[in-house]
Amino acid sequence: MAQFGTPFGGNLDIWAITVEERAKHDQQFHGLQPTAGYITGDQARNFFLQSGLPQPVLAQIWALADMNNDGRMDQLEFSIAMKLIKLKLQGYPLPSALPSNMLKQPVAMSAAAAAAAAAGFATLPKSSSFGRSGAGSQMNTKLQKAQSFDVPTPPPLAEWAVPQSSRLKYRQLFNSHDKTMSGHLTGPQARTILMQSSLPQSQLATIWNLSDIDLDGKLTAEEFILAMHLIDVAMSGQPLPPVLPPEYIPPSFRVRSGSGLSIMSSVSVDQRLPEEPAEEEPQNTDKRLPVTFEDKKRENFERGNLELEKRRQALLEQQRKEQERLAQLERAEQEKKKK
Ligand SMILES: [Ca+2]
Ligand SMILES: [Ca+2]
Repeated sequence: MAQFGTPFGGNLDIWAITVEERAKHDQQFHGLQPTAGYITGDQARNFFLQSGLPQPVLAQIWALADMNNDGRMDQLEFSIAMKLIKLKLQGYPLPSALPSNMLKQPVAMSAAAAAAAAAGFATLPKSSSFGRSGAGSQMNTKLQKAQSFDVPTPPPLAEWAVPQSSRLKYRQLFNSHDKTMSGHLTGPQARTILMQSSLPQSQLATIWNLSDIDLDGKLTAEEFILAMHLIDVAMSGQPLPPVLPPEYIPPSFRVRSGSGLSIMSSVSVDQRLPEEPAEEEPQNTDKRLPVTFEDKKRENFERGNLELEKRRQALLEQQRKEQERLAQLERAEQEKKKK
């Protein structure tokens, strides 16, 4: 088992499908009700379309993943397709040919997963004492489960707190507004959508600040999905977090910021800010100040204008109603006098 670790060194291979991902893909694969171990092109297409990726991109992914070109997907091909979709959604370019690490996946794993597997094997004696009474095959499945779920070290990336259904829904919403496929919505674009939620401005401002993670005044698809999810959270009456909890940080930001496994490497955070464990990304906070200030100023200005205009309209409406009411009263008064 030791040879699992060596080919990859300590590097996190983005192409490597982790045990967790594989388990999820398998679950999704079976959810599509494969016939004789395959799902048809149609079944797969409809499912892949939910990613919100454009057709040509999905076609490319299909071409890469359908390794034997038989127009259907077996479990491994499906897993590869799902992984490619995920990476594409995270902003990675598609490879021209399937990276070999992807093919190795069902057997070997990424460095992290290999370590996890090793940990799993290390617990073998314990597991076998549990499974002693059971049949051998049962023991094997138990062992596999243990590998993917029972791995305290190293901590795998926490699943993104945004549920899959919301991701798909808001990814589609994002795509429908990102007409030029620029990969982001501008501040005003995003604001218009967020304001449809009918949440108070103050909460929307909080959500904006939590979601625009790189503070560039625009929302990428993930930032937007996060914002919409936070709106859902707020709408359901739950309090918004003051600082974005690690599991809310979109996967692509984790990859970029840590370049390793443990994004938030709790060690350095703890050392630096023992009293504020929720604070993240020290180098970001440096950037944060000037940008936020500028952004805030502009945002506040625009928001102020908008708010003013809204109030002006409301006032006009009120005045109009009041005049109408007075006119009516007057008319009624005159009617009375006539009588
Ligand atoms: Ca195939
Ligand atoms: Ca942003």
